[in-house]
Amino acid sequence: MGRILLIGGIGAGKTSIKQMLMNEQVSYQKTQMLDFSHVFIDCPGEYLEIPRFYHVLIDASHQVSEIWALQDATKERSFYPPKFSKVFRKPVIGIITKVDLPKANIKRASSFLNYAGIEEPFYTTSVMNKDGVAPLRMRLRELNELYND
Ligand SMILES: Nc1nc2c(ncn2[C@@H]2O[C@H](COP(=O)(O)OP(=O)(O)OP(=O)(O)O)[C@@H](O)[C@H]2O)c(=O)[nH]1
Ligand SMILES: [Mg+2]
Repeated sequence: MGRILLIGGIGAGKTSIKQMLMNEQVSYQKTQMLDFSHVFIDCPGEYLEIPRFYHVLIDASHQVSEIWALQDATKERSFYPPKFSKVFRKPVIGIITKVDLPKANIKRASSFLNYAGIEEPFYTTSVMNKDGVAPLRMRLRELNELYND
């Protein structure tokens, strides 16, 4: 199963990245509950921001082959507890979003992902100007070939 779990705070850009990679129109819609598709499991940012929901993320991780952990480049804080990535028994890939915005700070976002125990290199993306989308598409394709679906 080459499925991916998207995690990150509220508004980090999980649903937007999913829409873009699925070639859907990128339009804002708050995620209210776990959302399963063939390729992605998308979830509300609350599941990362509110610790009593962590177990939902951990349960969902059993149904995927890897986890994409998003960090909004414009945010001055992060919701990842130290070494959070280590609670998953799947690879965790770091993705820095919204790099098109003037307030984006890739260095700060990288340090938040490092703090969460995620190893570099990180993907940097923008759904506005399609920055960094090609490498993610490539990763998706490789996962699908690996898991043959
Ligand atoms: N400028 C810019 N805005 C972005 C980018 N990615 C997402 N956004 C905007 O950020 C807002 C939140 O994006 P979502 O994709 O809904 O975020 P989410 O992580 O799914 O949020 P929840 O469902 O609430 O957890 C939307 O208004 C998006 O248009 C980006 O790369 N650049
Ligand atoms: Mg969403």
